[in-house]
Amino acid sequence: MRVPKGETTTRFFITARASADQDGSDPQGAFSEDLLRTYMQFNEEMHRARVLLASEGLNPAARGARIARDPQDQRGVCADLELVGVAGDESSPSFARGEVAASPSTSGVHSMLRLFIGNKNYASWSLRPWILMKELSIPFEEHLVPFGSVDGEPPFKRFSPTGRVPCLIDVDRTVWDSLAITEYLAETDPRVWPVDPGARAWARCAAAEMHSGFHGIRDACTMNCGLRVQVSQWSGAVLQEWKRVDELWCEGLSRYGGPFLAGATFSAVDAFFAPVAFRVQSYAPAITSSASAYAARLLALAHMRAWYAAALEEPWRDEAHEAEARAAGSWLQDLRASFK
Ligand SMILES: N[C@@H](CCC(=O)N[C@@H](CS)C(=O)NCC(=O)O)C(=O)O
Repeated sequence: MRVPKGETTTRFFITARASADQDGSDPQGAFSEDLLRTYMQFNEEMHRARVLLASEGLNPAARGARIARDPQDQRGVCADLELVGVAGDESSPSFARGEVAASPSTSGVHSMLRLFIGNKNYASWSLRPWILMKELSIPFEEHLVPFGSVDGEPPFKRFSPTGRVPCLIDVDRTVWDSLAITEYLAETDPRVWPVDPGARAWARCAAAEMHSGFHGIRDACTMNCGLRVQVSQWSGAVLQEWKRVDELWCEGLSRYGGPFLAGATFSAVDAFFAPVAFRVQSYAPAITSSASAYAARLLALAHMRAWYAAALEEPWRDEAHEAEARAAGSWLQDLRASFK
């Protein structure tokens, strides 16, 4: 849930309890242990609330902290803390007390996976988990944060430890890096990778090869969904990489029977090559008909079309990405919406 800046704040009420025996004695040190456990649990809740607030661009401000006897259990102690998310600091005009009040563990407001991505026109790494989750119908909340800088800081730094996207937040867990996100999802969803061990090993190798390689293609054919580019000169190294992409795609399709790379269903390896399909569309490298049919198949998926349509509508232009595309060759078409 997005909290509109200056209108509301997010509040967390964190309560921790520990109990002693009726007479207040603590024969086996149980009360102390209970207190320690409670303290740790309290810290965890605090951490979790802070992560959630930070991902909303809000700063945590504590108020109303109180340690008292537990009102329901007179033998115990009870710590209450209200953690309030503020846009800016408390004295700034944008600060306002809000209506959204809930315990994070019971409200369910943030129980959904949240995927932070960059601009759809450029963010190739972001597309991987996005298309994977869409194709597998894994529900998530999309948080698109455009490239640029906020007060000289990369905008992604406030929720992603590397300052890069994609970044997945699952309540109190932050998972950065597209491959790590894929593996995180695979722990609970067997459809992420092919079921057959041989196909799974192949799919993992091909995805890893994409994840750690193809730097020539990445640099020379930067993802810029709306452009059609006449490449001025293909370097030998980049051509070699396109040849390898072609070889990998044809191998997967013929070995596992298609229509996807590791068989009949879309899996993570297709997600890893989804940005390459946009590059094929933009830069038209010379690839075999089988490889180009596979790229077209990916581009025709409803969710890929939705990503593409959104990319074309984006108002933002990031100069670094634009410069890379200009360096690639002459632009035959720029299909992005123009804004004055
Ligand atoms: N290995 C990372 C790479 C992520 C990455 O480089 N993301 C780019 C955008 S597509 C980014 O966030 N760049 C931020 C910047 O350059 O400031 C992954 O797989 O998630």
